[in-house]
Amino acid sequence: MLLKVPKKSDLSENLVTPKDVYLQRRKLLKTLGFLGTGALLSSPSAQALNWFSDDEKPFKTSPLSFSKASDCTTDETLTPQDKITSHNNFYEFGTAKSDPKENAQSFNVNPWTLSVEGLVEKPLTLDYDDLSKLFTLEERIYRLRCVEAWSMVIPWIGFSLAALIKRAKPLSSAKYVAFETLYDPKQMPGQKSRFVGGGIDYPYVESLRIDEALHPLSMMAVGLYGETLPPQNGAPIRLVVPWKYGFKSIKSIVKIKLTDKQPPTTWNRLASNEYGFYANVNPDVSHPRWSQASERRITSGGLFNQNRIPTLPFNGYEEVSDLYKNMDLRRYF
Ligand SMILES: Nc1nc2c(c(=O)[nH]1)N[C@H]1C(S)=C(S)[C@@H](COP(=O)(O)O)O[C@H]1N2
Ligand SMILES: [Mo]
Repeated sequence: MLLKVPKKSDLSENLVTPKDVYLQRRKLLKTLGFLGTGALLSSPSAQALNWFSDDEKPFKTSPLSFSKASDCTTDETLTPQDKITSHNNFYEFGTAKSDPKENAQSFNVNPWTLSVEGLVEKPLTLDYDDLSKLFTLEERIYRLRCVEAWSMVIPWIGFSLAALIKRAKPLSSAKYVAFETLYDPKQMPGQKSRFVGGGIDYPYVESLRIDEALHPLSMMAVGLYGETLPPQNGAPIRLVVPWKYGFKSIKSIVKIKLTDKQPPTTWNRLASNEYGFYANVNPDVSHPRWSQASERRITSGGLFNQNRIPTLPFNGYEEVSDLYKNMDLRRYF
């Protein structure tokens, strides 16, 4: 995302890249029956074709039981599942939008450990099954607004972050909540190579103020469209904070730590003049290199369907504005 390198920032994110062309080509070869048959694998060119086979064994998601949160429905058109799972930012698996889906299919999420620690009375360690069994799951349809000015409408499944934090009994000295993504360069090519990973220092870290974390809209998601999360969307568990730019919604979390000082956050550390700690969606505060006044809503339209809509303060979740009263949102962007 950040597109700190001017060359990349000049590219519109929906321009056809060589990778898109290659994916189209692969689809065509499949349609014509040239891929996915064993025959080619024994041919002398098998070696050359092996790199086509990385999506042959897709990650297996499974259905979840959940209720529908009555106050989190919408009459907006949902972004189709195939768009949500193929247009991603997850730099641990590469910086192009199609990279995470392509490179994360063999990501191993079970066993998994998520710890809640720091300024708490009762530190917790959750295993893979706990993630979907400890809390009652509900579906919440939220808008997701990326700082790059595209957006989606996503039916997440999960539970309130507050429920998780309260279970650990936070101390009154806890002022911030820090989150950390898995660090595993063997599984995450972007962590192995600075080039693949967009120059980020891993693990990816994020943070919220404690009152933001305890707000009922802040959610831990374990699924979307009725199924467990695919790896490209942050399996097995990720944060979703719908009134903030997408980069706050950190994926594949292994650690949550309550602290008394403001923790560092990945994009802020990389370019503090471009990405603030708060990162509340705000049409009146431009990114230094582009306007945030409108966004491209990704629906079922084709690649060149612009579908431009105005961006709303707090991404339309005005109920959070009390968290920021008396704060200058231009300064604390
Ligand atoms: N660990 C990690 N979390 C991350 C990112 C990332 O690169 N690494 N990208 C962020 C950004 S910029 C966005 S817009 C959202 C995208 O979530 P999605 O791919 O599920 O739509 O994930 C966020 N969480
Ligand atoms: Mo983003």
